[in-house]
Amino acid sequence: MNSSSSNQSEFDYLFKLLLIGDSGVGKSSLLLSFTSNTFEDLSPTIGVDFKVKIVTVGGKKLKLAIWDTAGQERFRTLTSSYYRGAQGVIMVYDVTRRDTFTNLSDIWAKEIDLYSTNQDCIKMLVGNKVDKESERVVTKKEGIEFARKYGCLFLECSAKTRVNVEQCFEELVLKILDTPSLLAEGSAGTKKNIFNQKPPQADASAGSCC
Ligand SMILES: Nc1nc2c(ncn2[C@@H]2O[C@H](COP(=O)(O)OP(=O)(O)O)[C@@H](O)[C@H]2O)c(=O)[nH]1
Ligand SMILES: [Mg+2]
Repeated sequence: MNSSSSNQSEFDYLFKLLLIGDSGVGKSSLLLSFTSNTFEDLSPTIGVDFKVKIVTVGGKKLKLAIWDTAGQERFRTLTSSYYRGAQGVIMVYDVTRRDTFTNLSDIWAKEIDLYSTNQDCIKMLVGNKVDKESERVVTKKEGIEFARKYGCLFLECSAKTRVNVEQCFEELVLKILDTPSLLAEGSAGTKKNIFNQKPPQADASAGSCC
């Protein structure tokens, strides 16, 4: 019926991870680089709901459902369902465009706080396009300071050369595995919910009718 129902026994945990950040920073490229080991010059409008990748990290077999936007971030119209149930969020900026860095604190970090349903959701700040070193305007130090202030992990990477791409996902997932409250959410009982993305209506209506 859905992509999670057929092979639930083949992994220990299912995690929902999100990619957010301004249009053009390289979210879709990072996802493609991670899931298919290739880099293509993508049309800026390309996007998917999510891609799935099975990885083994810390001795656990994990099914990662990684959500990407379909370009709607340009209009700042990501909905709460995009964020719902995520155990990890990757906040991406382009090291050659300062506005994409400042928008993370001005806009995207606020959206995470507003919509995130997991209080302990792990955040990872990612400065992408380090292959364009000569065009860099955001320093590594600034990234480190942002990450310290917002309590997130931090890495610089390039979807083009694939430097640090796997590490971005791996470090995020290792931290999730280290956070017991997130493991409860990603374990057997709630696997389907992550894919179905249904709001918890059953509970809400039962509570409000009497
Ligand atoms: N040089 C370079 N270009 C990149 C990198 N990542 C993405 N791009 C390019 O930046 C543009 C926007 O990338 P895209 O993945 O569509 O960004 P999105 O809008 O955040 O999904 C595309 O032309 C990509 O080819 C990178 O690491 N290095
Ligand atoms: Mg995209």
